[in-house]
Amino acid sequence: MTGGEAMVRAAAANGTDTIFGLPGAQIYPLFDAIYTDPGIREVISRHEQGAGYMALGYAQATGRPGVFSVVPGPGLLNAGAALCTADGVNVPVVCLTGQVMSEFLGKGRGHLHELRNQDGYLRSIIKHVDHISDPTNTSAQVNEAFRQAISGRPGPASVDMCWDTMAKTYDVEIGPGVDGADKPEVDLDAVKDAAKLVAGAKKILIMAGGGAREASAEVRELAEMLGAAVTSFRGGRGVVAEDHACSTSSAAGRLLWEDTDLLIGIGSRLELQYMRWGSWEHYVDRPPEGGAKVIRIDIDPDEMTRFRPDVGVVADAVDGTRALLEEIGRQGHHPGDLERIAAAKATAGKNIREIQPQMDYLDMMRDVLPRDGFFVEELCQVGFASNFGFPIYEPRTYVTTGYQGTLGYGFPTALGVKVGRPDRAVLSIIGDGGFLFGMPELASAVQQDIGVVTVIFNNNSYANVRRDQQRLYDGHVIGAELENPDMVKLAESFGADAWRVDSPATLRPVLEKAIDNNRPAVIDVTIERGSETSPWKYIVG
Ligand SMILES: Cc1ncc(C[n+]2csc(CCOP(=O)(O)OP(=O)(O)O)c2C)c(N)n1
Repeated sequence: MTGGEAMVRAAAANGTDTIFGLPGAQIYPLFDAIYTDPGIREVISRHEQGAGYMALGYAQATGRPGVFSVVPGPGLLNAGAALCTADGVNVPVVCLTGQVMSEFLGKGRGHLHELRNQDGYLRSIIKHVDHISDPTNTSAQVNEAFRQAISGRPGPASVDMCWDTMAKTYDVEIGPGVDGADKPEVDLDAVKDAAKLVAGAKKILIMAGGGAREASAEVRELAEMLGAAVTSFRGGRGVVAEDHACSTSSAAGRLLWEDTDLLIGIGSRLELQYMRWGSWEHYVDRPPEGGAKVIRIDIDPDEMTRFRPDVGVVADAVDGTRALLEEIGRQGHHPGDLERIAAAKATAGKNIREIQPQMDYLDMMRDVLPRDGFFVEELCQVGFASNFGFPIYEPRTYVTTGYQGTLGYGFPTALGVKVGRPDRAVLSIIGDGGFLFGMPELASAVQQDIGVVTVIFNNNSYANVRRDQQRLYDGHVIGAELENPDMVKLAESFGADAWRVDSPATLRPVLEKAIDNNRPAVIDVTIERGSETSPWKYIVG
């Protein structure tokens, strides 16, 4: 088989059923291998950023690695924001790409798509980078990329092969793919120490991060056992359904944090507690003396030195939480206080209603989107408010850009979510600024019938930037006011369904219809420039 075929077969051995991408000379053999493989669906993007974001969305929605293929050099650079975002949100993505002809590798002669140091560029943003020089090793090297992508703190990996190597034919054997992620042994002494802290605590807050996505049952059981509150910010939303008595929005979590005496972080960097809440005073290395005691359960041992807890349990979230539950069963705990949690939920629920018009739109969309539907947030005024104001009921269904804050990721990522979970409703909410970053993917959506419903909150501005500039720079607004195309005509010209509305009441029936139609749809919501309440007090405050 050709080197390209070997790469595709090795990916297939790892369960790949879809490859997102955009073809070009160096990766022709790989695309031809996809063409001839009935088990793999090719989903085409109109820009390499789209391919990367779609792979990210697919992985986020399914829990399985998202695979994409783009040309090296500029194609790979175009996908860079998606790769660093996948790294930031710990989502497994595997990039299959090319390289210059092998005789030109590292020569700097200026061969097609040559970068000064492609390997170095990739290493600076993703977890694992590999080059296949001997195609007979393809199976092992592609397996290693998948193993890296799913093991420890999941993240992106890439494998490349030179143009000529990918095109030539070799005797290659493709073995079985990796069978699951590597997991560390749980340190039971650390778990005993953690349970000791639990036994002495009365007001416990559990912070579920993206690393707890697979540990819903365990985190819920822990919260129920302790009568403790569980909160989350972005990646861990829905680990415990937000209508559960123990589960709170981050706005309610903020109120409870005031007198929390023990924080249990599960698969979380604890960004809210120590980089945002209370002040801009950051706690970089460790929690402050005299504050809540801190237990961290995290699969990444480096996390325990980056931000030192009182007790660190290096473990997969499922195994670590399960071990802690068992040990608490032996050591005991104080009763929890569900009324205290309910009171915080009620107060926060009332307080956040001041964020208008975002909250009225969010309430209505929550009402319309099915409980298991995906909500793809974005860096816009409604997106920020959704961090605390849009209850989530299942893990993975709040799709987020995480700490990278990658404007424009939302729409193409939502397409990947829908490809991964075609059975579910997928709602992308986005600003007019962010939408135009990925707008060409409307063509991909229509051509491949990917039924994402996109709601553009159109305030003809980069509202956040505009507000910051007005507040911090004597009202000087620069580069933040936009003149936009007619989004409805634009979307229609691509063949998508499109509507324009101007209130939650007029949005409701249109959104219902669009979700029901299950076709690519764009709803342009007219918002007066500068009219939104700043959502920041419930994120930083
Ligand atoms: C890749 C990237 N570029 C720039 C920014 C800076 N940025 C953050 S929010 C924002 C404005 C977003 O505007 P829009 O999408 O229209 O949403 P709005 O805030 O107006 O609702 C910008 C430019 C960013 N976060 N990411």
